[in-house]
Amino acid sequence: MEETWRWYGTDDPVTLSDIKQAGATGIVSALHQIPNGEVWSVEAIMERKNLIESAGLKWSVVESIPVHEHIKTRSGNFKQYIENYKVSIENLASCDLHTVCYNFMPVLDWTRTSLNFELEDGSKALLFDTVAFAAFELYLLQRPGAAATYSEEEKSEAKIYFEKLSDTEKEVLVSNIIAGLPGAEEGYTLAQFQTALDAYKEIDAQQLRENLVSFLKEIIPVASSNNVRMCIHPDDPPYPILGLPRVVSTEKDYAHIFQEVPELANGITFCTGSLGVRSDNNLTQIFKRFADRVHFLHLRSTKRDDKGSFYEANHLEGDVAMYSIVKQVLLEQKRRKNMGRSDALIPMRPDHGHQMLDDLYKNTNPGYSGIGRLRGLAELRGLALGISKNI
Ligand code: DNO
Repeated sequence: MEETWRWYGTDDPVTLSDIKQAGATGIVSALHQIPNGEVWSVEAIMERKNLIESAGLKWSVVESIPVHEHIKTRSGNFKQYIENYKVSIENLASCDLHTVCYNFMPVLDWTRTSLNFELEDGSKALLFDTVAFAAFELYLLQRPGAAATYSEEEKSEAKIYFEKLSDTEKEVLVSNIIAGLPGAEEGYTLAQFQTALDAYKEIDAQQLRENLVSFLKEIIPVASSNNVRMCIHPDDPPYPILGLPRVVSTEKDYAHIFQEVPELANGITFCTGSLGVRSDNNLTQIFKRFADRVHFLHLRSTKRDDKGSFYEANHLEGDVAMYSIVKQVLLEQKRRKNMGRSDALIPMRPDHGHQMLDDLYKNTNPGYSGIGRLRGLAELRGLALGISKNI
């Protein structure tokens, strides 16, 4: 695997030289300063690229070019935004950038209810707690229609939870969910958030799926002819929330997308932590079925309960069968090498990490502390090396 590391740009408290010391060779980065929907110019791309290269690293993966909400809902300026998206892909290719991650989650990118869930060893992890989430939508957002989606028992649990929250805790819960985690380009106030949700009133899963396929039918040919590999990130969490449809959560979802748009440029960001939240997702089976179009890997683990809550576990613990996945990745790389494919080395980043050691006292991007990811990368590197000696 090509060892990569997400870097948010010059504001990231983890510097390029830190990343070099972690042993990663590739950088995963995006031009967060460009508003969603606008073209990424060659100048802006080259500026970031030169910065990365002057630190002796390579910009391996673009994560993400965000998909404008108008494209997801096929409303407003969606036609222009799709044209802009195509130009961004062409511009990236002209700068020799060939792997692009994106997602098609309505309104919110990834979501958590707590950013400092303390684990037994004293480190802190990200948590998605369904009770806290229900408290948010029932009693803080007061989303119309939300009550009908919960059982009496769930509602009363959420109420008890809500009543125990201080004002500050309420604010923190709201901001964790709607103010945007790093990389989630959109941030909302509660009122804006409800308006954004309302845009999906008429859009069910089937419609959203159609909107995704229509988008792919436009951009994948452009990616293919520019030798760019697009890789869609799964929904996180991988089930519907807030009454919104979700269409990239399961093996069946992927099968549909690839049946409709079969080019290999239409690929996957295989995120073990996101997919692993569903007990009915067999990750090894999903990987094997779509292995030839896995263009990017997010390796992390989650520990789930049976109600949809989960926290982020150490990389080699939790519910993700990491040994089995890494073995499949290495086998796939071997297969590609034998075929003479130029993408035989799949970029992988240690996804998220606990806040631990000195990072507990520093300002860190949630999930993106230096030391937690360093631990994850080191463990994954060791696992891969061990497996590679035996296949
Ligand atoms: C969270 C990330 C997501 C991901 C996007 C991909 O840590 O995995 O923000 O980058 O969903 O478009």
